[in-house]
Amino acid sequence: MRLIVRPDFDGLVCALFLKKIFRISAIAYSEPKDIQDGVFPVQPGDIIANLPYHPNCSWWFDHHASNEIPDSFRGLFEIAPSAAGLIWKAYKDQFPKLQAFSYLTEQTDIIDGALLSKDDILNPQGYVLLSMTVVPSHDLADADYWDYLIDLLDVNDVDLVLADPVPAERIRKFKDGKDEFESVLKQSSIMNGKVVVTDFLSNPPEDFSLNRFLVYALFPESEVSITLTRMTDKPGLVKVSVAKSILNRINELHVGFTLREFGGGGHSGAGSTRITETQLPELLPKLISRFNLA
Ligand SMILES: [Mn+2]
Repeated sequence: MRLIVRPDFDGLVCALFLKKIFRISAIAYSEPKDIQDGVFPVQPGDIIANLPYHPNCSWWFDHHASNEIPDSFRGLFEIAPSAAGLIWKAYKDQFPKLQAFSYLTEQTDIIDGALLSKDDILNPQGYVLLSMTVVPSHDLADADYWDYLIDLLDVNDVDLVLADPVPAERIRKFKDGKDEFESVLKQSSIMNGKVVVTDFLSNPPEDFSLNRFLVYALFPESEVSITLTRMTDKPGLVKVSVAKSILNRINELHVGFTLREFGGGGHSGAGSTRITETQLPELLPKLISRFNLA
């Protein structure tokens, strides 16, 4: 069976766990929108995790509120901090090999559920630090690294994982680029009421040091962040990522449902959509005002 996951930290841990439950012959990576739009070809026999449902798939595991479906399906859906956590809880008794991964599961819930503290953001450690090297917005070009991490996480020892030369090199780059990223982030961000908008279209950050929560530590008064990035493999399209501050949890608007009005989706705290660059001047102010009025 082929497994299709979203390549964020949760998706990689889903892959690690599902490999212990199913006979997985191949792992493929997709962004949610490509599943929703039918751009990513899903075939009978495929298992989908941490991504929206597709009618062709045989099994589906997800936890994003906006992806809930009324039909019946094989697999699991529940609104939860992470999809990996759902899988772990549901299968650990039947598949005892999973039981040793309680710490990884707990950390994945913290990472994917954005339950980090200001200190975790400014000075990440352990699996939180590792998760900073897994950036799905790199246009699926990093599959070798994701494959490697799925296998490496199986050693189930955070110190051994971090000491492995492959992630260690990414972590070194992440740390080296941290200050530069912070300055680009400050230059590219502006407060619009309660919303901090980061425009990386003309000045994209150089490297892999994309700490997606740093903006909240730098703009503590913000309730919501909107980040604009260019999609290098899809010219003319802008990825609009919206997320609520994890340090200032006031805004009550549901990000995923709100983004559905703009052709995207996500869960209550974070989501994304893609729009053409020409639509941006019209749609961005609308999106900002939806959150400012909340
Ligand atoms: Mn997830």
